[in-house]
Amino acid sequence: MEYNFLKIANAGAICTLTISAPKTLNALNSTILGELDDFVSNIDPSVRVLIITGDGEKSFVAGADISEMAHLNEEEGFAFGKRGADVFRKIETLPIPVIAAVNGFALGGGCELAMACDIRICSNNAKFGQPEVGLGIIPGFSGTVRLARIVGMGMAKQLIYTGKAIRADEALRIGLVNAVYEPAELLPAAMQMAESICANAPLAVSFAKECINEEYDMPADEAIRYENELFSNCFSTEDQKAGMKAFLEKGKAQFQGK
Ligand code: CO8
Repeated sequence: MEYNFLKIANAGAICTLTISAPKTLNALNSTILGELDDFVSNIDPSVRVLIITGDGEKSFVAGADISEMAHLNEEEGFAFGKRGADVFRKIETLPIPVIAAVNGFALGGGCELAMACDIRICSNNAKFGQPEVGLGIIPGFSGTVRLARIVGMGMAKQLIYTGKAIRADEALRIGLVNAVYEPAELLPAAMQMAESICANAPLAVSFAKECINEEYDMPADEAIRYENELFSNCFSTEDQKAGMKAFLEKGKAQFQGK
């Protein structure tokens, strides 16, 4: 599929996906959601870390496209919300880590997209918020689900009920992002983090992601069994043999992802 709103750049096993709709500050319309869905559904298996960012210096994603939503009826609203929620869930459950490099506004659906990623870092001009109630809707791309899980119920309720945006330093303080950078340093920092991840065993990283995601809602005993299962699976991989052999021989493992 040819993309009109996505720019894809590969550097070795790291892929950077840039959402590009400059006229609307990268707001997500149905076409962009369709392109995102196609991209994540067909992601090249050689990619080991995905970085998602927004085009320009001002905005990551300024939300879902309000001009498209303005005329939706209830049935269409359901379909639009489901479309976004489904693609964000695909991103969340990709077998590789996804880093959101938030380079400006991350409002509404933009904040929700960042929250579907495994790790969020941002530039010091970033702004996060869920302004939906000011438009007569609620966060509809799973913001009510993920925000409370990331920042806790009390802060999530405050952000969603007030609709007020917060700056990068506050996002850092409440744990919505892991680190804040000068704008020019953001993508290099994302790349450096991606490279550190790529130096590790791909299957182990993937199992770790699956464990953290899947175990979150399980009772402790079930979660511990789940981890034990995937831990034991590691011992059937070549990477476990290579990693431990390299350590014992004081060398560096070349992981094959097998
Ligand atoms: N949708 C459509 N167009 C947008 C959006 C958007 N979310 N955000 C910005 N734009 C457009 C503006 O209309 C403007 O277009 P034009 O030049 O034609 O007037 C252009 O982008 C530039 O924007 P501004 O001139 O407003 O730029 P400012 O720097 O003055 O302000 C802001 C930047 C603060 C980001 C401002 O544009 C703004 O408040 N945007 C809307 C933010 C927002 O409310 N986002 C949440 C939308 S709701 C949502 O995301 C719900 C997700 C779940 C959906 C579930 C569906 C059922």
